[in-house]
Amino acid sequence: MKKTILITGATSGIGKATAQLFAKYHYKIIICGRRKDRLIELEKELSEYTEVHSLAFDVRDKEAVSKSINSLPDYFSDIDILINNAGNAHGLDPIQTGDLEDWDAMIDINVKGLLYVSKAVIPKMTAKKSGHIISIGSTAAKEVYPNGNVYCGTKHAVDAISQGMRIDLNPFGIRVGAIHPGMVETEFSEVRFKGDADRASNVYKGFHALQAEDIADIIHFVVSRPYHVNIADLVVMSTAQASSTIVKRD
Ligand code: NDP
Ligand code: 8X3
Repeated sequence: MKKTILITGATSGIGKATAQLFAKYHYKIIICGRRKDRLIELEKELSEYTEVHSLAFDVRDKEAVSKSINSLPDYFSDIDILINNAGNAHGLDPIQTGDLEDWDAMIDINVKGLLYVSKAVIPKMTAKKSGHIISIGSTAAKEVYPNGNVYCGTKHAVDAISQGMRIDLNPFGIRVGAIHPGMVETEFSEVRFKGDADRASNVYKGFHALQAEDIADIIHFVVSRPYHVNIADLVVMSTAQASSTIVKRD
């Protein structure tokens, strides 16, 4: 029987590449994001391979999250795999000059949004005593770098919440893990730098950065292990990156 995967943040970057890969493996796919035009386009593209359903919601809106996930058509309602991927950094400023709106956005999206989505998905997993939840953390979940303050805080929270979920969901036989990438060349830096394309592209200049497809491939590897194998925590960086601040550039 086909498995169903729900991917948040599927309109771009890692989430989109993951949806594209899992479509080729014929999973039933639920793609989520705020940008409806992108969801429509992606649904059309993936429908050539498999059944796809789009959910447009802002993960900050707990009512919308719960309503959307609880009103999935029967065919998609039995979610086997949740990929908690939606998230971004907003700004890169020292704590003393950080922007409150940026802090709210990161905490509300990366932490609270992840919890709202998980809360809506978990009851059916506990009822059937199976499921797999993978959250996308970051190397920023494992170390703190200059001006990363609040973003790193949210990703440390993702790491801790993922560990907590694994403990609490252990009696139900649910697999829980987190994947922590280093720098991946997506729209991430454009969002962080509020559309400043030059500043964003400089982040990935002079070295071979991870690509969204690399992370999608790892997510598929993690999901496709035999059910008794749970990859609990995985850190991945490009070969050129040794830590958040050490990158070998040409
Ligand atoms: P992108 O900016 O390319 O994608 C972010 C995705 O998150 C988009 O699909 C966006 O969809 C969705 N999203 C953002 N805010 C919201 C919201 N409020 N409600 C619903 N969806 C939202 O970045 P990445 O693909 O790189 O990022 C994906 C994840 O990977 C994030 O959690 C990020 O922190 C993490 N990560 C990224 C790294 C990198 O270097 N790129 C490294 C380590 C981790 P839409 O705008 O349509 O809502
Ligand atoms: C994204 C990677 O180094 O920009 O989580 O924080 S980094």
